[in-house]
Amino acid sequence: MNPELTEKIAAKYAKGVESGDVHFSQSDCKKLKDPKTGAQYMVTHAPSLLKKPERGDKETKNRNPFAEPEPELTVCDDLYDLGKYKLLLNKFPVVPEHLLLVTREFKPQISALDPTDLLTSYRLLQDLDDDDEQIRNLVFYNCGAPSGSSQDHKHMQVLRWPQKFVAFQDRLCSGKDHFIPDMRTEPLQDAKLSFAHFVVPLPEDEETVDEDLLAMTFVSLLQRTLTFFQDWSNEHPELQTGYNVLLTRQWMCLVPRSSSKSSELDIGFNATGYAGLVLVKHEDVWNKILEDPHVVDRMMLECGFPNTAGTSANEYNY
Ligand code: B4P
Repeated sequence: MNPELTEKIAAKYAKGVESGDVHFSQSDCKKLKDPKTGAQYMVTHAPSLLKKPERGDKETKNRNPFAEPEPELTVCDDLYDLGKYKLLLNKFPVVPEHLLLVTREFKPQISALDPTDLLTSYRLLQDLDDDDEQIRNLVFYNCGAPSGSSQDHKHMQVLRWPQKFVAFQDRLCSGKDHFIPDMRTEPLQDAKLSFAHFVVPLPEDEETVDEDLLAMTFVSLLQRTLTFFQDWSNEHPELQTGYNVLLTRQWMCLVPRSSSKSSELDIGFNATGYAGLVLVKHEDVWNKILEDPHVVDRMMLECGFPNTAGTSANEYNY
């Protein structure tokens, strides 16, 4: 925990909301349990997002908001003096103090995370999390069009984790030691869930977490993620590469994505959906999810790929 940084963020956020530079959306939240998989969902209903001020505006659509970010939203112009990242407030948050870690130089959102992206994200989690106060954060990266990303300039996002929320990744990693998946060892995958996902627990001893460890873990998960696109490209040549990266101090998870939106209900998912944090804009979708929480798991499969638990990378690759 780094009080200097957390206080700077809180002050900038309060000022941004007051001046109207940050457009906070009010929402209702409900915690649900999927009776078939046991997964927890935190479903957030934010109908005012349908009227997002800048949506649909042609000029704004063509503008890169991260090329010259608004000073009112800029928390750090050069985070950790690395010459590589700006730390910005999200202009349209649903959760207070939602942050964006944006590359100073333009890089495409389809590029993979590099070792510095990973270590800077991890360092940010260390600075923002507070175990005594049970404050925890999620870093996520929406890579490629099917992942739910809407901006092409490379950016990771940092979102405060809901209190007392246990994601399937937490259950999967509970009591497990860190390992780097290889030819003989597969990443963790919950066989009860319908969709493919690859999870690795991170070391409890944070001193041992460095660029190499994070990069090797990431690459091992990315290899498995990309096999889906190689395997499916003959039958589905239109398929674009896309995946989500989710990182907490406890685990790293990658999810291959086939589509950003579900056709079963009018809803799109970014990485947060694959932690069970489901953002809903339409009232009828909210009601349908409350009635039948398992619909979320079906939509996760529709927007992802089938679960491969119990199969080795070689088997599902060829
Ligand atoms: P992307 O990676 O491109 O897309 P996204 O987060 O999925 O957001 P999207 O724009 O599709 O918003 P949505 O209505 O689904 O990220 C781009 C980010 O840049 C966005 O977060 C956007 O708000 C932000 N941005 C755009 N212009 C900006 C500017 N000028 N300055 C600073 N930031 C700018 O979702 C609405 C919001 O809810 C998003 O912030 C989204 O991240 C967040 N959200 C999604 N799921 C959530 C969940 N389950 N819980 C809480 N929040 C959630």
